[in-house]
Parts: sequence; structure tokens; C-alpha cells
Amino acid sequence: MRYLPIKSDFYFRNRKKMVSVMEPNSVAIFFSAPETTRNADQFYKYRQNSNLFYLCGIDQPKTILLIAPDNKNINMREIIFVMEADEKMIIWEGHKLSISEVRQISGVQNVFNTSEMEEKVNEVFSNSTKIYSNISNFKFKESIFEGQFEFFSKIFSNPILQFQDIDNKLKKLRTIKSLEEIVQIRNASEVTNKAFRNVLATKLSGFLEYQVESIITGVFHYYGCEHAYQPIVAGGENACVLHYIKNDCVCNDGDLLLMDFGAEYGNYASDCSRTIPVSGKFTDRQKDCYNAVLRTFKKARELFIPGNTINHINKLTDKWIEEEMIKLGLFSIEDVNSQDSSKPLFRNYYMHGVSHFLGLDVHDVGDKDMPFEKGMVFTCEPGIYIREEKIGIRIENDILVDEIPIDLMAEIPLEIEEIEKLMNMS
Ligand SMILES: [Mn+2]
Repeated sequence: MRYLPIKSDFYFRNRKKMVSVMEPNSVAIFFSAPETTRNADQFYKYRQNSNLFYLCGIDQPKTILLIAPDNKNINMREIIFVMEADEKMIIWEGHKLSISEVRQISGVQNVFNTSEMEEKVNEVFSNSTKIYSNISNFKFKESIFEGQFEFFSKIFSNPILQFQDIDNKLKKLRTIKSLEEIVQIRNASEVTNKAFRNVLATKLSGFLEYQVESIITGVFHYYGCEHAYQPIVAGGENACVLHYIKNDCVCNDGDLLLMDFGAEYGNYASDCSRTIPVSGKFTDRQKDCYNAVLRTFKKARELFIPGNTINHINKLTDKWIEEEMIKLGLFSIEDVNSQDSSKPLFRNYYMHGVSHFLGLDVHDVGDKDMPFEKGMVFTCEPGIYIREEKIGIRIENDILVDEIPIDLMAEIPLEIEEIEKLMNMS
């Protein structure tokens, strides 16, 4: 295993919370993420379904979690089905989780091989009319494992069964992070920090963007992490392409380099953006633009306190960034006063929102009008993008909501002086 797993008590509590929001006599069934074929017998790298993982911690394909809190038989209230490794599978793929390992990881005691699934699922469903599931009708076919499609098609097509929405209920639970989850996000952030420092310690001029990416990837993999999302490594005007992931151009002296990257540790994401000068020295203009974003970032960071919402923070940041843009000479107050209010001028240079939820998913569940509560984690990421000057700057840290916001990336170099110092050590 590449990460220290969260203890089963956490998953036990999560299931308990979910049961408390389920309707009487209902059952919930969660399927692991499907393995996606790349070609022939090759698959894309596996990533577990976040909801299933949140409820039982099993990080293996072909897993099913069944929760039936009102079942008369106490042994049928929580069940996990896992694949049974046959000899061929062991030869080609190696070890699969044993029943006792699944018990230990998840805290669920009733664990069976999938060969026993049909009988048990039939029994549980025969007592229920309401069902919750993490697969929608559209994704049904891909999500059901080989050989089980017919079985579940039959079960789910029973007209007595009413499908209930679980996403919204789980969303509410998942937005508030437990201490164990904060630890995982901190672990991910720490690895992200190490990767950034390795980039700063490298002479970058002449590097291709993907070679810079390889420094980041190397550190992530060294520490057992994956990329939480496709990293952006964008030099010069590429930084003005918001989702630039080609990362195939040369890093030129005199240009800035914007990196949006984050390690994923134990399926928990971190999400960081930093902008540095390829040469190791910012020009005066680049400094002015950088500090404009940095001031906005620092002001916005203070707003991650209980009661605020993403929408509210967006409104304030939009205003602040507009003021900074006026100071940078991108447009004047007069221009603002006479602008078409449906197309404000600042939007030409700042096209995205300042925040999103973070957790198991990099763009984690949660809504922009949800009032912040302690334990929620967000990104804070203002930017300014001036294509005609080949300047694109974004600064992004992950923030834990508390009475005083806690910056989970406070250790990642941010100030111009520190970045320049670290880039010119040798
Ligand atoms: Mn982000």
C-alpha cells in the first residue's frame, strides 16, 4: 500500500452518519469505480469511487457495499462483497484483499466473496422498497461488474423499488472533514510542498514544460502519491489558457511559469498554484502583477470562516481584483464607470472563481451558497491573466475553515523574496 490508511473507526462513523439520514426501511448499495479499459488487457490507472471509499475505505475494484440499517437480521445490516482471487488472478495480478483484511480496513464484519452476493442481495432487497445507490441509470452498465449486469438489471427494474437521491445527502456529510481527513490532506499538501521546492532548486531555463512536470511527478511518486488532477505547467502566455495541460513548450528566460499541481495522498487531494520566473528573477512589471494577486489572495484567505459562502467571497474578491487591475493600469476607474455591467472589464483578466471545495475529489462536493462550517476545506485561488503581456499569475492554497482560517499550505513558498532566494541558491 502506498499510503497510511485511515483507521476503520472513521469509516464506521461515516456509515453511522449516513444511516442517520436514510429513510426507514431503505437500503443503500455502493459500487466501486469501474476499471476503464485502455486497450487489449490494459486498464487506465485505477481510482476508487469517492463515495464508496468514504464509507468503507476499500481501495480495490469489484467491491460492493450494502447498507440496510433496518434489516431484522443484524448480520445483514452492513455487508461488503469483494472479489475472490483465483489462482490465475494471483499469478497475473498478485494479492487481493482477503476477507479479514477487508474487515480490518472497513470495520464491516460481514464480508463475503462476490460468489455469495446474489443470494444475500436478494434477501436484503426483499425487505426494502427504497434504495439509494451511487450509480445512476446512465452509468449503470459500465459500473456493474462483468457477469452481474443481468442480476442487478433485474433487481433494479423491480417496479416496487423507488430510487432515492443519495448524492445530496452524502454531499452534506462529505463537506465537513474529520480530523483524519485533514491529516490526509495535510500529507498531500506536504508532498506538494516538497515537489515545489524541488522545482525551485532546478535551473529551469530551456526546460520543456513537461520536464518541469516530471520533477513534480517524480516527487509525488517517490512519496506514494499520484497527481490529484492533470497538472498545469504553463510558461509565458500559456498561463493565460486556464486549463492548459499540454505542457509541451519551452520555458524561456524572462517569462513567468504558472504551475497548478497537487498531490493526492490516500485518495485525498491537495490543490496548489504557484507562479515563478523562469530565470529566477521577476521583472518589475511581473513583481507588480504578482503582488497584486498576492494581496488579493491574502485578503481572501481571511474570509474562510464560518458563515461565509463561496458566492460571497467571489463578490468581494472580484471587487479587490478590479481595484488591483486599475492600479496595474489595465483600465481606469472611468472605464469601469462606463462599462457594460454584464461584461465587466476585470473579467477580461480574471475569468474564474476564487474557490472550490476540496477533499477526496479536487473539485469536491459542495455548493457555492453553502454557509461555511468548521472543518470544511476550500481552495483560495485568485489570478490575473494578461495575454498581451505574456503574464498569467495564479496563487492557490488550501484553507481549512475555522474561527481563524488555517492555511494548510502555509509552508509552501509564496513571497517573491523567498521564491527568488530559493531559485538562486547555487
Ligand atoms: Mn483549484
